[in-house]
Amino acid sequence: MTLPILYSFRRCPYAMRARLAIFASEQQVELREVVLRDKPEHMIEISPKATVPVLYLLDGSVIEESFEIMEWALNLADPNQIDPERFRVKARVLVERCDVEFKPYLDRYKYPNKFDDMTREAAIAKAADFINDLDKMLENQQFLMGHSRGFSDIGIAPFIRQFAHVDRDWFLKQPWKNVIDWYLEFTNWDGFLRIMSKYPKWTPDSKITVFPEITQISVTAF
Ligand SMILES: N[C@@H](CCC(=O)N[C@@H](CS)C(=O)NCC(=O)O)C(=O)O
Repeated sequence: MTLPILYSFRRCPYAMRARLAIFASEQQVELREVVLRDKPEHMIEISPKATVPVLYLLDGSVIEESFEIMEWALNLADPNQIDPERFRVKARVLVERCDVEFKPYLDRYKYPNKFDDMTREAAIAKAADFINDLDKMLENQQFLMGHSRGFSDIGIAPFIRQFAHVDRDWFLKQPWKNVIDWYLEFTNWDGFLRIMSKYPKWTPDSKITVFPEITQISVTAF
């Protein structure tokens, strides 16, 4: 093993933020694409909670939270300055709010049959509280912490995208103009398109997939 191994799932927003941070920090990993209903034995062995993403480092240590994988990558290098010291605390508080105050309602909106603790309308209203806060933050700036893409943008946008895609026509008609513009910019951004490359399901016989591919590094504006 010469590279850290990232167990990832293309469509998972947590895995997206981990891949985005690895991409932004210009690190490389071996990517192993997971199918959630058939997780690799090695992944479960190193991380029994068995959620993606999981990062297996060369020294045998394991990082099994997306937020911590972002920090691992950006602590190693931040050539695109997406995690400047002055926004570090504020950006982390916002990403944590996304996970705690938004994601549960996103799940209840997206999968209403899986939950019976609130109506879909109530879940939308709760999710809208967070979206409205983002909308205010984006009033006079293109990104959440200012005029360039940062930790909180890559940490949160995959979740807003998931929310938007439940019913995209409805989402685009909501009074969140700034968030809509921000979401559209993110989904059209070259960096996002690159971390969404498709890979076949990994098996122990698969060839090594290096992520990101070398040609993808240093060519994307942040
Ligand atoms: N707190 C974890 C959450 C990760 C998570 O829940 N990932 C989902 C996929 S989006 C998962 O692996 N679920 C397990 C499953 O569906 O079996 C993180 O931030 O990495």
